[in-house]
Amino acid sequence: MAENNFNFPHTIFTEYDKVHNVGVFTEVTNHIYTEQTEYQRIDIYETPTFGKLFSLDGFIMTRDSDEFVYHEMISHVPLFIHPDPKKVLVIGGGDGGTVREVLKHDSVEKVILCELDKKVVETALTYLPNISYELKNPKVEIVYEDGSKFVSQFKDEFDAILIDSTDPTEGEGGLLFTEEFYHKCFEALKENGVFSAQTEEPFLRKEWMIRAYKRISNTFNVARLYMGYVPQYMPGTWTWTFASKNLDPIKDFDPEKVREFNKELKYYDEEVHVASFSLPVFVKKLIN
Ligand code: AAT
Repeated sequence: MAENNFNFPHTIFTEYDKVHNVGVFTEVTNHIYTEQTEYQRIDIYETPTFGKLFSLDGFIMTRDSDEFVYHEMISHVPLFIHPDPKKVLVIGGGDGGTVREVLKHDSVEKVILCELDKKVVETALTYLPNISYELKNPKVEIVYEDGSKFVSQFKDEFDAILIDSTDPTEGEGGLLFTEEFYHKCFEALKENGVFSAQTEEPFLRKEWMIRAYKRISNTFNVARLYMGYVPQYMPGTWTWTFASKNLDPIKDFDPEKVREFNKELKYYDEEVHVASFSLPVFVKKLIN
């Protein structure tokens, strides 16, 4: 029988990029939760294709089916470079996915999660159990504050700092994309400290990718952009920037450590680690 146009599902979630007039949509079977907080609008949807989907102000933050890519890449790339990460600061990421990955490293004794919006953590604990479950781990301390302010109080304190932030806004890009903020992260890291931040992507947001990367490389001695396939974020590819005071993400990488890792990973391994730093020609041109 011929397909007709009347089989569309009744309820659809749309993420709409007003700058470029492009978007993605997916069928929704249940709009589980909605709330306008002091900072943003939180929504949780049940979808047949992607499982639970969590959005802020209409933009997908994470979803069950493929959250592992982003969360593994922001965490394991830097943590496998550090010889013995013990104390980790995660800024943003109130859904808990990054914290879950960080805690797969047995050396980690303490994780501070600094999330602006308490409601994100509460919502994730209630509706996204597969992502948030490690937020209850006794090694985790949650602070509800602006991360750019919180990090200023520390000098020489952390082995790793991971910036799991929402996309930049107009102007300076919000508090987590300024050079001043990256400088504070540098100061808060120990000598062997490693850093990673989500730094947008090169198709629809190349200006921000370049800006974030440049600001990080102006601040740190070592800064390298890396990429991955992240279907949940339109257009499907994403970047992060690794940075440190002295450790190099390739020269100081020991693939044996990853091969011996005793926790389940779905995206990251020793080959992906190295490959993610091999950038397509146009991306190299953009950042050089
Ligand atoms: N783990 C993937 C989910 C996120 S959400 C990013 C979080 O950063 C949000 O919960 C938001 O409340 C928090 N946040 C925003 N600004 C600050 C701040 N100044 N201090 C602390 N937390 C903050 C990342 C999605 C990436 C989207 C890519 N398209």
